[in-house]
Amino acid sequence: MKKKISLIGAGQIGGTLAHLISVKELADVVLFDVSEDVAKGKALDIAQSTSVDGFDVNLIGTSNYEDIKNSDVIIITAGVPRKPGMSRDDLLGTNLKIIKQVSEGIKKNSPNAFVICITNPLDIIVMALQKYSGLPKNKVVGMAGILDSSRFKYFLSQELKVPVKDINTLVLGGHGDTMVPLPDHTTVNGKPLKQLIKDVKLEKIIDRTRKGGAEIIKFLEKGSAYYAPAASGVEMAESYIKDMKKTLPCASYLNGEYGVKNLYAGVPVIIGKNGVEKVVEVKLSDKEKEQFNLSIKAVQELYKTAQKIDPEL
Ligand code: A3D
Repeated sequence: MKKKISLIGAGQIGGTLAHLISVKELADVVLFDVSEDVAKGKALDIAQSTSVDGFDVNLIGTSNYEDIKNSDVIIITAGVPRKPGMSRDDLLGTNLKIIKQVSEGIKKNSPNAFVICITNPLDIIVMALQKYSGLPKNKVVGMAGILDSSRFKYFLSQELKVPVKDINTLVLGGHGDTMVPLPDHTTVNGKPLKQLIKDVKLEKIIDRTRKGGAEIIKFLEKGSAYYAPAASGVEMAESYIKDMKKTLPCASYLNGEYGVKNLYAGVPVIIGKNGVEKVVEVKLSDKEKEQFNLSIKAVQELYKTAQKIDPEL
């Protein structure tokens, strides 16, 4: 039987997700948005490309939560994106309210789905989503680490003039300015990165990775990145639907792993048919551990702010 993916939010990322999922024939697609016309218009537009591109999927646009019933996967982008000069944390108040509504819609209509959150500030919103919806922690996960790692890989590939696929790397921690790219866990064609690049260059690339989202917002002015975030979300959905058991850096619930309890943060996890099947613990150097702990502290602080906004959290 065909799988079903519901996309909550039919904006820039939602529309791109719908197109990518269709082209890959991963599942039928429900595009949900409070703006019903936008959801319907995008679904119709992509559906009309099926005969040109030759893919066989069904797409609908809706603002009725009943249409997401029995989804295999739900990907959430509902919310507001950053504008130039804003930090992800500035979105907290608005996006928390939106995610509360979305959580209720999911809990009522599709509680068995694997839910991937993309709405920012990511680590806090995914944690709120899990609390509001009451869905199992292994079935609620956030997309950020794949995107941050792919930015790091891309910048390295440009500097070293090698294909991105030759680079293996990880970016962990919270999805914010304190994220932790791991050069000590990065290899290029199996060779340690540090043998191939000068420290000054590497530091510049790490800084550019941390500010990768803001760099794009500065160009776009009216919104934030959407092609790479959508591609990253699809990789997670595909690993779940096809039980590929890929190890992917995602914002996952931590219950003691990496010395962190009761918090969502970016770590490598195995995604298969049971959702997050395992948190993979890589050995961090002292410097990496220090940076990771700093990033965790930033996530904890922002969660406290969220609790002040909504004591239910
Ligand atoms: P945008 O194009 O504005 O789309 C958001 C959509 O959400 C709009 O169509 C809204 O109508 C819709 N919406 C608002 N409220 C609701 C609601 N209550 N129910 C359903 N839909 C609603 O934004 P976008 O697609 O560019 O970005 C979406 C989110 O992703 C933002 O919060 C971004 O900050 C975030 N984002 C995260 C990353 C990560 O790596 C985690 C990267 C890029 C963007």
